[in-house]
Amino acid sequence: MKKSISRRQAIGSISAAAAATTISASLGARRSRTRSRTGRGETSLDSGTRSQRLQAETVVDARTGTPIPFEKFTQEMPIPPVKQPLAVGKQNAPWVVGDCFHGVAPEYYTRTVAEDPTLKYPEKYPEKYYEMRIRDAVGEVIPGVQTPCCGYDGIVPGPTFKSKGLEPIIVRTWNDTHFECSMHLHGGHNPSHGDGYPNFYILPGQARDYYYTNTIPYHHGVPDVGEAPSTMWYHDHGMDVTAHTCVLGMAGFHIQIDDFEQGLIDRNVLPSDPYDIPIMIADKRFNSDGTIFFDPLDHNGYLGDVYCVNGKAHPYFRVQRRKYRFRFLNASNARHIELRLSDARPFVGISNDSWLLPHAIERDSILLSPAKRADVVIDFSKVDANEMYLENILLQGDGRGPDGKLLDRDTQIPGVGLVKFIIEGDPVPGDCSVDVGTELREHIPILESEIEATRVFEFHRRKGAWQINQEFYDEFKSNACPRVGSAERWILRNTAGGWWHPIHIHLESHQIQKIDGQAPPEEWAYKSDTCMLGPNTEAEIFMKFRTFTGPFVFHCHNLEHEDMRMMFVFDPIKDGPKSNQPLSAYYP
Ligand SMILES: [Cu+2]
Repeated sequence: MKKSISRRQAIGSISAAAAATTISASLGARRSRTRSRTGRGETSLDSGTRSQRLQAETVVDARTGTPIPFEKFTQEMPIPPVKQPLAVGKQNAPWVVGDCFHGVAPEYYTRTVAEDPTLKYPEKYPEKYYEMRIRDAVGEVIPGVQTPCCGYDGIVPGPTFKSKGLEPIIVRTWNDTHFECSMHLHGGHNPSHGDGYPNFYILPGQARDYYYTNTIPYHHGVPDVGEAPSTMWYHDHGMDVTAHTCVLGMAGFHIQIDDFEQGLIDRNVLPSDPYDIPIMIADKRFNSDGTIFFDPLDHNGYLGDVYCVNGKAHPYFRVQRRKYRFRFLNASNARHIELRLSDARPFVGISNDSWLLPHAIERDSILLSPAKRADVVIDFSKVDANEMYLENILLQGDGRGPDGKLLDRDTQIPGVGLVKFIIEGDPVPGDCSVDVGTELREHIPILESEIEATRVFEFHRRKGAWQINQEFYDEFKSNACPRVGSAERWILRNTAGGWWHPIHIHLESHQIQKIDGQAPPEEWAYKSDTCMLGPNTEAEIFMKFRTFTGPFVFHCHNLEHEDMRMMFVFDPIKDGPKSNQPLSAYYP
């Protein structure tokens, strides 16, 4: 096959083994360079050898596109299996909690609420014990082609966790790979030990007890039901290598249902299993031997030309003539997508990121940056045709971001078909009732009068990489220390010219007040965990800091930007607000 002249040819490796060496070396070099620019130099983290242990299943012949022709819409879209607990009931615990190399969060034993030490969590001790292994595997992403991947339990997407609000679980996660991992539960409200701080690794051959309290943050001393999450996802967050590990497949869904949402399902307002379908979309580029292309020297943002939906390239999905709930997740590194149905039928939008909206809204299209989720309902009973496509209509030429501006994007209709829906049978009687306007989850706005501090964060390109307020990520420094129990105003300002930066803040939802001085579109007007910044966008958000002290991170979710240090630390502390403090805790 033809290969263009490139840095890769200068490196001159096209075998998997040679490429692994090349990529490891470049990852190591990348780290060294960045760290020396921060003035820190190399540290005891031993970055070069750690990077060298990252098994790069990568060869380098796909410079201009995936050189494997295949027919789209010939594979059925799989639904990831639901993760089953190893044991149910405290008396049946299969092992001693915390009795593993990296232990368990101290909250497991103390169980106090940080904002008021006299309060105890209302939740029970864990009733469910899970065990999961991160390991290499081979999957058929493109029909008839074997692709080496890395996934949770060796599958891509990983298994779907289904947990209950206020019911804690423990997930003992083993690392059977050769590189350090850190598993982040995106959109969750959990202790720092288990949140997936980039440096709280699971070392190769070791395990960490991820303690998901499934706490619902408090409002005036009682759990705020409006903060109970629905569609979360988990993915690797290991420092410097997240872009690569996520491209290899380290991501899965975590769906949580609290009593309120269960009530909506029981009253036949919202669709339930098997009409409640998670859909993970990620673009990838493949080499001619079926391996996944990845260039660790590309710090702009990885773009693929093949859309993988629940791990299959451009699949089909059979549906009945009834309402379905689809939980869309954009698990791409740098690809933004705007979803549309091929017959221009609007979606009934019911959530943004982790949280149900106060009421269902009509949405003609769904813009999702990397990491963002949106749950929608599609009513196939009103479709006469037997086929319909889910499309991406957003134009994006490179890792910088989509063409156009955040609220004035360049699109193309028809777009790229991602999933072909095959619609079968007659309309199903007794369908669920959700429609535009249906009341869903209450929303308690954070008030201006509650704000204790204002912080400004500028996101920009500098020194050949990515910075916030002219600093690179420093894993030992808390850039922002809000007071536990307080609310703050954060100004997120993109001063990076044409670059897009979707900013993800761990631990808590945030409430977008303004985008470029204007009220945000309704779908973003309530709770988010990822705030999209288009070219020169400035967003004003309100956030509360409840329950847990840190450290936690916030960062660009263009994973190449995140790895190249566009990440800051926040650490809620009892005597805040402060800035630039040492971490309040460290859990190696
Ligand atoms: Cu970015």
